[in-house]
Amino acid sequence: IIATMSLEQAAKIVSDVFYKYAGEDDKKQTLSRDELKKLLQAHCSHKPDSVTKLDKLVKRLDDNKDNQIDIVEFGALIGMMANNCEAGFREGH
Ligand SMILES: [Ca+2]
Repeated sequence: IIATMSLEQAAKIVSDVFYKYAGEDDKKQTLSRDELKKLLQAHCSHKPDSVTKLDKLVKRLDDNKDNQIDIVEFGALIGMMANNCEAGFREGH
């Protein structure tokens, strides 16, 4: 799959997943904490295993402090996953 997939296609998949979950409540351009949780449960093998870790993850990603994760902020999560998903969720990182 890597041999034939462009980075644009990979980014499109990320974007499709993001907007699928972001569109669940009335704020359709951003992920709420609950939407992020659902997304991770469905699409991430190293999901935060506690409420505290999820809160920390949201806090870490939420650059503009509006308690919503937009597509740019979500990009940081993808970067964390590319770097090492599990480490991104670990305490103290
Ligand atoms: Ca935000």
